[in-house]
Amino acid sequence: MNNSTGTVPANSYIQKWVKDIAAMCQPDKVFWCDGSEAEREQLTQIAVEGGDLMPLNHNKLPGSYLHRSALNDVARTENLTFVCTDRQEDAGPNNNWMAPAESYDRLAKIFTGAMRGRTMYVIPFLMGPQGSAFSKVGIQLTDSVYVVLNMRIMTRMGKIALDHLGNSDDFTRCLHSKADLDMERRFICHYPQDNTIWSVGSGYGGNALLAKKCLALRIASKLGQKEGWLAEHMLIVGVESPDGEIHYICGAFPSACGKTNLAMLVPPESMKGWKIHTVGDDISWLRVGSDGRLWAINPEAGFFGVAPGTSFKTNPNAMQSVQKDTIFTNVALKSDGTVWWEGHDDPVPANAIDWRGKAWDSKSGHPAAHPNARFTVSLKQCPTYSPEWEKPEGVPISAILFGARRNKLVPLVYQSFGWQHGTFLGATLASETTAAATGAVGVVRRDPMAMLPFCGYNMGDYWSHWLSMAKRATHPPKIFRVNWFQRNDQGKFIWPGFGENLRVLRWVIERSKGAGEAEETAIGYVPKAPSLNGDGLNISKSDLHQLITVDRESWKANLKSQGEYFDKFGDHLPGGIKEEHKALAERLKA
Ligand code: GTP
Ligand code: SPV
Ligand code: MN
Repeated sequence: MNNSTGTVPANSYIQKWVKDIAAMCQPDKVFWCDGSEAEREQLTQIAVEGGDLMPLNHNKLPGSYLHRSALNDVARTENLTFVCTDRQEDAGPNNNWMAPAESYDRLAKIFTGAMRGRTMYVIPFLMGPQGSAFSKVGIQLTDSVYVVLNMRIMTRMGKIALDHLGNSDDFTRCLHSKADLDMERRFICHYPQDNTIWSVGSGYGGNALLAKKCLALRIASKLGQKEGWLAEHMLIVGVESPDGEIHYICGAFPSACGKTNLAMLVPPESMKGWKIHTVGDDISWLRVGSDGRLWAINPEAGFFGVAPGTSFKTNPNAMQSVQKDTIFTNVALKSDGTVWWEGHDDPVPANAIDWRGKAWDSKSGHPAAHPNARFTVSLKQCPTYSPEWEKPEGVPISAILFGARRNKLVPLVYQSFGWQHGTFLGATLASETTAAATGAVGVVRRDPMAMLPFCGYNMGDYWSHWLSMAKRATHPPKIFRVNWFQRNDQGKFIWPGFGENLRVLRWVIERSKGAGEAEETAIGYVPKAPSLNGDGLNISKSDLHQLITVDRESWKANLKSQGEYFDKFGDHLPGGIKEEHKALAERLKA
């Protein structure tokens, strides 16, 4: 290819595809990434010169940069995200759908000439440990150097991916262009039958870092259905008790509902001797091991975490992770060249530059950082980073948590009666919406398994797939529902959350081992107040009681909306889910 920089890979499938795409997008240059340190420096310089990154104070935050996005490009745009299959039914009522031919045609018009005057970067990346049966390769083409630098942190990028791939054609073809960042010409399209993703018109993380939600969840969930495994919106954390036993827990919570925080929590004063091992904060791929347990890997290599609310009080490990070599997106800039956001430990700055690049003070009447401002940082910078992340076989999972934001109704924690009921708890997950996606915030919506925006096929078939896992996993993890977000009548959170969530994990682990005290209720096993051990918590007996109370009347009222939601899936709704819905209604009546 004329005017190309870097080493062209020997893989002829990559060569041909890049050539075809270059002919459509017409970039001035093609840049083949190798993932080296020298390349990172070169790309960073390009990003700074082009205004994509602004250097921060390198005495205080070495190697760190600020990126400000376009004003209309700050979160995932679910309404512009499509699954393109021949039959609409295969995408399901949970996805926006377009026929593949129509969608390729519409997007090709936008991609044609979109990279004129720009460089097209070729990014080979590996999701999962090298040589692991779990791992998948993708190649992303993009005209955004910000995307390249983020992908470098978030994935195993460059030579390692090409080595894993060899001469194979088995890679996800990921095409991305910022184009003109026009919302009217923004589409994030997935073609599961072609193992292809086309995304245009956005530079935002979940829309543009195609390894993440697009590949590792939407495309991978469909591959998982075909190949017998699960791709989930889950953290992975190892919890070590004082006697040295480690239990790994996966947790599915919707966007901005606490996965990053739980994955790296700091044990409270009252739980000396407990240790946390962080394996992943957003995505898990789970397979049945030869021992009949579920084993999980984190396919990613970094965190793309929510900044607002993050502080040395709430999440010290995240704060320590972002002291160097971090890309901050849409945070506020202080006069000393450091960063700030709402909930940061530093006092509210007298004046700052807000995420839009405008002068800001506390009287400005809007937040200084965007509520969905993010940091991108390598997993290895987390003080609780677990080397198990490298294990090709992953880690064995003892428990799965489904969690969400619910200010009432849902207790702090309860346990399902078994795998089928646990799948039902996941299927009935609902949460108050957050700033991670565009649209209203704080509205309760159904978000099964925290996968509503990420399941790449019909959610009814996905539930069947979940149910079928139990046939192969003879020792499946126990399944729990958690809710850190109940509020009192003054609107304040009742549960202190963060590090104190370890009290809940302790009960979860006891129960997973078949021990621990619980009360059987209509919705599942609920802890008895003493087994949560409220010692040292600034929380009244009656509040503690409220946290674990099951309000039967409210649950009865909830049954109807569950049923209405399930009805949308028609014939695709599995019998096991119907059974559980009926059984719950009967238990609530009894
Ligand atoms: P995504 O990256 O969007 O998938 O989100 P996430 O699930 O990793 O969410 P994260 O841990 O970043 O938390 C989002 C917000 O919830 C932050 O502002 C946190 O401070 C807040 N949060 C996390 N855990 C707790 C908790 O236990 N209690 C309360 N009250 N807030 C929490
Ligand atoms: C989420 O929204 O769930 C995220 C951030 O983890 S993004 O990768 O942008 O989707
Ligand atoms: Mn997420």
